[in-house]
Amino acid sequence: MALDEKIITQAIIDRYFQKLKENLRVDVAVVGGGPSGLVCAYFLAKKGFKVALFERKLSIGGGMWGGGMMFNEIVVQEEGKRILEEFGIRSQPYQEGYYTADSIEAISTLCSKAVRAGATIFNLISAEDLILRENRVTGLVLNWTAVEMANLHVDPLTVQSKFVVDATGHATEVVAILQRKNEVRLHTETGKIMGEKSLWAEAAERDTMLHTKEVFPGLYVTGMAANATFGSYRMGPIFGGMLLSGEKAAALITEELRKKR
Ligand code: 48F
Repeated sequence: MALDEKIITQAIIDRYFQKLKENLRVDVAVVGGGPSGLVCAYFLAKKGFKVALFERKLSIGGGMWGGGMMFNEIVVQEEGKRILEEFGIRSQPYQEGYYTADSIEAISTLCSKAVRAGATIFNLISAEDLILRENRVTGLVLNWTAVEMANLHVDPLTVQSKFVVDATGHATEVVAILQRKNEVRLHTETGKIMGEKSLWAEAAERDTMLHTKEVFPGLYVTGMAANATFGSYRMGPIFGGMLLSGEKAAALITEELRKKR
């Protein structure tokens, strides 16, 4: 049978729009496909919730691919190793309490397992705003990254969600947009984004867990976005906190979604 270019094109368009239409209203919309966002999406999808993850870049994975300074290995501590095991990511003990994993195996597996668990990942799409309803975040305002990069005047489209997760890393973009555009008080000490501090691995890893929470009705923060929102340290290329934070955000949202059922 001769291949027909029209059918190839039609297949892609039909399937993509089917996927997009199925995700116009979701339980959880995650912004950012780094380690924390992927782990969060995986655990929620595994529980049977409808999850869509939007990633600005062509590739999923955020800051994990490059390990530390482009040496593509990551370090996790004892607690983080449990999440690697959940995903079937191999690790090696280095010294007591320290394990290493190949960053390529780690991020590609997180991505694959999140998709296989049922999360839908959309790459090349950026969250440029939020939907607000009576002091609650109820969805995302999305546009093509290419539109954003070319600075074109093109109106966005929207996705409604019961919860939004800001997993945008150091930039804490979603919370920043909420703060910039609306007179809101965040659930932080100052009512505002407190900003990320310099590097302190031990404190940062502990704080990531502490700060993984709802920062405004309907909006959760996970990963580095949690630390940046609540004024804690960065941790460098140790990733246990990112993985555990994604798991914690998923658990907190699961509890809330179950109340809504
Ligand atoms: O930065 P990133 O990997 O976030 P994370 O999950 O993990 C942080 C670590 O990689 C590392 C660290 C810990 O060791 O300090 O930096 O907290 O992934 C964030 C992703 O969000 C995307 C961005 O392209 C990246 O892949 N992103 C950021 N803003 C937007 C976005 C946006 N507005 N819309 C869509 N995607």
